[in-house]
Amino acid sequence: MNSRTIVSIACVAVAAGALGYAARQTGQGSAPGRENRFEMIHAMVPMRDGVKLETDIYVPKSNHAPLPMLFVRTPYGVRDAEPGAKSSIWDGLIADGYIFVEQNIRGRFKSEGTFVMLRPPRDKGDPKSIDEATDAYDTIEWLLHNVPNNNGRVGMHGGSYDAWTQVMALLEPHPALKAVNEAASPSDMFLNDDDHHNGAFRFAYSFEYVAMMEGDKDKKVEFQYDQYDTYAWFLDLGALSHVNERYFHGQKPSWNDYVEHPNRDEFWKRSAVGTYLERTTVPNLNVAGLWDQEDLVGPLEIYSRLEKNDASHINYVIVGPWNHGGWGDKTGRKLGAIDFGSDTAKEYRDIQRRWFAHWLHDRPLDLPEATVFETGSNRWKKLEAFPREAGIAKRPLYLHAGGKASFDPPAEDAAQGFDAYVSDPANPVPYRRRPIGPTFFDPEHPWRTWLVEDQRFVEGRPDVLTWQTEVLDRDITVEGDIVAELFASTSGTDSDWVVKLIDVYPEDKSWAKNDDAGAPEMRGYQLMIANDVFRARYRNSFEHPEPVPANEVVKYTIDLHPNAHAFQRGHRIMVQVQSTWFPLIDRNPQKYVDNIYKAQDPDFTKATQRIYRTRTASSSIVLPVLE
Ligand code: PG9
Repeated sequence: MNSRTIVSIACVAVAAGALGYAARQTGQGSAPGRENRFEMIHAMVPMRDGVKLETDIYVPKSNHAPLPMLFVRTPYGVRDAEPGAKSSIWDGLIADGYIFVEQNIRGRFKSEGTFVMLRPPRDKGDPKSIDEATDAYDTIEWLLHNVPNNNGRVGMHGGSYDAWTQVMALLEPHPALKAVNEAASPSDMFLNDDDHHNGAFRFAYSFEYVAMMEGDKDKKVEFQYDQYDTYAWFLDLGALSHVNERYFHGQKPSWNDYVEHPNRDEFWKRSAVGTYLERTTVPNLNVAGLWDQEDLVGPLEIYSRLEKNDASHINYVIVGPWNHGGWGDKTGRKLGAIDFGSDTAKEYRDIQRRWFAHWLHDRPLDLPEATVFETGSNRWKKLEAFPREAGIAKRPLYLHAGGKASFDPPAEDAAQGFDAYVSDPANPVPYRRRPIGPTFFDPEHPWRTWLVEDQRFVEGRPDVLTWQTEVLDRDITVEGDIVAELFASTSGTDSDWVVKLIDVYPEDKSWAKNDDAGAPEMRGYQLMIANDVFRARYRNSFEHPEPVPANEVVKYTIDLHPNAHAFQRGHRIMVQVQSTWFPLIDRNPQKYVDNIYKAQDPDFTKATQRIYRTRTASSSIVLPVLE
């Protein structure tokens, strides 16, 4: 060990903040008597270009055999306590014996260099180039030679940004990297994940995230709203162009990138990590949460891309009933009001424990290709593929007159076969019940559960259209990709289409099968199962947007993503369509402008929207129904 570069210290004073705890499994509450099980080594680890990265290494005091290392790379600040000191969720891994390593990536906290948000992969033709892959590589190389009593094997784990750093490490993996456990990594920030969905900008989230991460390298910065209800705050702000004028003043690189790259140009393509994954070379346990409010699609996309070239069968996926980071919750029994009947996060962690024990300690592993939690019926399924084709029928659920939905196609020919609403950017539909507190720093963290909020709060709004089935006389179980096919027109020249698939709980308690459904407030509960937004200008190309022809019927295919849910007998299936979802999504001016980030307040106009339900323009949600 090189004593000049490694310095033992008692503790590291860095903030473990709101987002980090969600994504990085630090768990809840403190647990006295759990400390001092590790010797903590604080190191500044040199990279190939001389930049040194702040790294904490926890070596178990009780173990004298050589151990593997479990490594996390994060922008959120290495934790301020040893693994397991604050939570029991680490107990399984600790018992199996690992050296735990945590590192702040470039430019964050005491790590040297410059922080670049989701730094794109390097140009390998340039021998001086660096990226998160080379930083992971260089660190592993250093750890192997400098950490006492390691057994030469490394695993990487962590969620979200900390998962993305693992996916980056896969681009140039160190031979000692024997397994990764990517949980909710983003894959494409324009199409799927944190920043945009189908080109529509995730406004409140991205605004706060940029303020948090590009404010001060030594901490996470809380943006100070001067009112609690951010719905009102963002509405008062007006057009996106006011953000730089009033708050960021051109000082936040990521915000400037949003403004300068409004379409999916080379900038977005270069950082879409999923597109680089050509081969599966390192065993990967991908983890996705069905109600992940930040990165549901990323891990599923990463899994399926790797799966195409997984000759050695080392790529696996687990899909659970979780929000962003929910796999690291203490039990995972409930999410908001929804009760899953068992401790799903603990069940996952048992698999995670066996995963690393297999690859790093040579213990046996019996794991199906896909482990998927089917919500509604609340059961884990062991599958050979997810999504799979065998045994699944694609059944369109059609929209009909009178707010009805059914599996029978509409017979109507009439030009009047549509439902209409006026979408007014001055009065957008809130995405969750107001008041809508800050995304990350609200002490109650409603952001973490908004996807399971009861959708009855929008009932009665004239700009939210609703269709629903009769009460189901048998279970309808979906497993796989859910896709909306919308035939729609707008009186404007651009528009957003938001589609939501909802499970309506029975009013009659005697139907209730699950533990949650018996509670009085769950009668008639409207639980969103799948959803997404599509920005109409991108209907033909995400690179080259085009105005929408006003008042013409256009078909939109909107992916609502893979799912596994049983709509139970006694429930109804509901579909909703709306054109605003604020301030989750910025307001579309509804009049085509070249760059929405530079739009001015007068550009925002009302539009009359029509959703068609005729024989030739039969809007539907195509459900992958288990046969
Ligand atoms: N969803 C967060 C994130 C990941 C990657 C980039 C930007 C944000 C996170 O929880 O880390």
